[in-house]
Amino acid sequence: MKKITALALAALATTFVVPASAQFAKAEDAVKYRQSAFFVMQQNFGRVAGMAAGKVPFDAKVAADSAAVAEYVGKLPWAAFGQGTDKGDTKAKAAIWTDKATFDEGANKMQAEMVKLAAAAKTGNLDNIKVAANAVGGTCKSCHDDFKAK
Ligand code: ASC
Repeated sequence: MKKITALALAALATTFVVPASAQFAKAEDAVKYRQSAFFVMQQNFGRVAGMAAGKVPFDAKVAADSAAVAEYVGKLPWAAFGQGTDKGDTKAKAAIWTDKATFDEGANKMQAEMVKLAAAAKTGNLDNIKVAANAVGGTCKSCHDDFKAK
């Protein structure tokens, strides 16, 4: 019985693991890919957040363009958290894989708030941008608290 369960689990693991990791030639490519996506997202989000915080002069066109890029690029990192990509040059905590449901929930929340930010930036209303940027920032922080090592 135990042996059958182990075999079934192994078969199941193979089913799920192969497609995710097959998107990248090496685990380190997946790590680099997600870090690159987060970096580009943060650069664009940070520009809008800076305007929202009054640290950077407000430019509606730059805000709208940056928020749109952040929204799009924010969809990318998640495919690069496959099994076996928890090692190497990464601050990703093991909890990403042991509590994947919570991690995915946070990832989805961030993307949902990013959609709202892009919509707010499109209208050019700085007050709406402030509210939406704060909401996005909150999702960044809560995920980092739980899933990113210092
Ligand atoms: C950013 C960034 C984060 C979040 C966070 C908001 O621009 O890099 O991690 O906002 O600081 O609290």
